[in-house]
Amino acid sequence: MTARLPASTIPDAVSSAAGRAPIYVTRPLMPPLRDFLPYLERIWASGILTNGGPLHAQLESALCEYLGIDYISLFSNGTLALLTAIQALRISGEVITTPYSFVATAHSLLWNGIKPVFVDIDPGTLNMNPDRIQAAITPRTTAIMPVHCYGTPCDVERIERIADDYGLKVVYDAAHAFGVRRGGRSILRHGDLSVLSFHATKVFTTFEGGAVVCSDAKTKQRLDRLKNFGYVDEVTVVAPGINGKMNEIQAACGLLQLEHIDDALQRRAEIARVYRDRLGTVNGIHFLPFAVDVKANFAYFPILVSRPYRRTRDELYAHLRARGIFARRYFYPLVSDFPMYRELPSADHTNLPVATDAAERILCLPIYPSLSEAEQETVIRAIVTD
Ligand code: T4K
Repeated sequence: MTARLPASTIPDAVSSAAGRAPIYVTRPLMPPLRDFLPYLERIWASGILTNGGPLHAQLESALCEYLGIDYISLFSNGTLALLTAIQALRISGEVITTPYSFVATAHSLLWNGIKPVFVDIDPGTLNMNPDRIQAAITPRTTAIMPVHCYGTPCDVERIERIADDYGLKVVYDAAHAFGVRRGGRSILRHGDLSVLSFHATKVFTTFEGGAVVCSDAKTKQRLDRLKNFGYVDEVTVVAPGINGKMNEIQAACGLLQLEHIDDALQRRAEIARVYRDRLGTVNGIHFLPFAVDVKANFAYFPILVSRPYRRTRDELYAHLRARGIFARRYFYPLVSDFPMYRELPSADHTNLPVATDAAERILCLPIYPSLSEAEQETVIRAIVTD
């Protein structure tokens, strides 16, 4: 009998029926390889590979400057950053969160023995609806974990007012929100902590990677300890910390990305503008509204598909796939529909009508710096005319 191996989620060129390279939902920013080599030479010469090396330190200060934040602690991936952020604030009991996200958001709660309580989202932003938070608070609630989904800022003022009133912590899952600003200020400066992902599918990548952003030196120190097993010094361990450290090759990758990030964000903005211009008149294709005071990062280009567009979302998804265009249904199914969550009372669809509807209609179109004009034209034509 042949064992069934877990398949990669990345379709390869052979599966593309279009006779040309597949067009993925995203592709990493890949600076010239020759510019990476000097970093590798430094690592080889020093023999320092991880545990808070010089490139790690250099990337932390470069990111604080670029993002306009006070403190950052780098991690080996965004999920461990989320897990550790929760631990750093000693969050327990129940945490109010959104079902409309990548599964890592809620998983980070389960890994900490915390019960997620799902609340519905706002139809305009697809982020947590602050109107729904108060009714979900119980004596066991200790925190709110909203997500800046697709990099769209949450209603941070209202969320934080509720948190202040009830004495709750706020940890933003900002995995999508690298470089996003509102009113000229980094969105990462809100809440108690914000967590970034630098995965290969993200705007800024270190292959795998992530970070926790905070506003004081003491919290930064606690995060640094928790990601290093809880070590304070050679003989002192103060908490059951994990190994969440970013290594020197990842940090080097980040430093090189920073040299190219502004051009990459500009190209993403241009691609988004073309989609808006060309798809804006297609009946039944809707975009999320743009906030004028937001500097967006165009990490994703989500559309919502409904009548009178001639295909359902799933028909459009399949139609594009048949043409080698791998748009993705981020975020379908809802996190609350997965087996480890669906028995929770808050996971009931009657509690989550907006999220349930969005998950049925959402499709994220290809957007990444190296997407060519011709490739984007192929995507647009497949949606509009084919
Ligand atoms: N919170 C939120 C809100 C998140 O969205 C995420 C991650 C996290 C937390 C957790 O952060 P990390 O622990 O991952 O740092 C992807 C990513 O794996 C995941 O990082 C991301 N969110 C999620 C939204 O998407 P998949 O399974 O859809 O990725 P995959 O492998 O199908 O890749 C999508 C496309 O990207 C491929 O078709 C081609 C392209 N690609 C992908 C990889 C991995 C490349 O061109 N090169 C690559 O190396 O989950």
